[in-house]
Amino acid sequence: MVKPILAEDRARRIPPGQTVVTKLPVLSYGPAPRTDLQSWDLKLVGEVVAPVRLDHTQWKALPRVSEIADFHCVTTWSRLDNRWEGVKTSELLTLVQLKPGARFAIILCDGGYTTNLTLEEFLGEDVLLADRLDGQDLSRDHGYPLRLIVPRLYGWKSAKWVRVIEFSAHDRPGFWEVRGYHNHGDPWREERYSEDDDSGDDSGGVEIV
Ligand SMILES: Nc1nc2c(c(=O)[nH]1)N[C@H]1C(S)=C(S)[C@@H](COP(=O)(O)O)O[C@H]1N2
Ligand SMILES: [Mo]
Repeated sequence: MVKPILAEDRARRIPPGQTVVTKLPVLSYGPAPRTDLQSWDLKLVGEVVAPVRLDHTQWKALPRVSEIADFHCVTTWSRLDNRWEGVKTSELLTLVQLKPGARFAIILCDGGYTTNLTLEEFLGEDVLLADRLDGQDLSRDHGYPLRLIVPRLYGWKSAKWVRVIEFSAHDRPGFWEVRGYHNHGDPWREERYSEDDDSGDDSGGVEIV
C-alpha cells in the first residue's frame, strides 16, 4: 500500500526513511573508469531515425543549463541543493528524431552499469546530463565526464559515466533493477525494492543475499 506523504516531510524536502548528509557520498558498484576525452563519445541509438554520435567538443557546444536539485539514495542518505550543470535530456530531441515506437530510455555506462527509464521520465524537465557539480567538473568518482541526473527518482537511476542512450520500444531493467531494486524508484513512495512494487508482477526481481 502506498503511504501518504507527510506535509512536514514535503516541507523539509526529505522523503520518508531518508537522512540528510552534507557531502555527496560516492556510491558505485565497481571502480570508476578512467576516461580519455579524445576517444570519449556519447551515442544516441535505438528507435531513432538516424543514430547520433557526439564527441566531447560537440557535447560541450550544446545549449547548457544549471539547476539545483536534491539527491536521494536508496541506502537512506539524501543530499539537498546540489548544483548540477549540463544539458537537459529534452535538448537531445533537437539531435535525434525518435521513431513513434520509442517508449523507454536505456542508459549504458562505461564499466557496464545500466539503468532504465520510461521515455517520459527520461525527458522530464528537471532531468539533466550533467558534467559539473557545485561549480566544478565532475570528479571521476561522481561520474566524470558525464552522468545522468534524475532528481525525482532514487539515485541508482542517475547513472554515472554515461556513454550510450538507447531509445527502446521495450523496457529492459538495468543493473540494480534486475538485482531486486524497484523498476521505478520514486523516493516519495519508498519504491526501494521490487517487493515494494504495487503495480503487480515483480517476478523479474532477484533477491540479494
Ligand atoms: N555507472 C554507475 N552509475 C551509478 C552507480 C554505479 O554503481 N555505476 N551507482 C548509482 C547509485 S546507487 C547512486 S546512489 C548514485 C550515487 O552517485 P554519487 O556516487 O555521485 O553520489 O550513482 C548511481 N549511478
Ligand atoms: Mo544508491
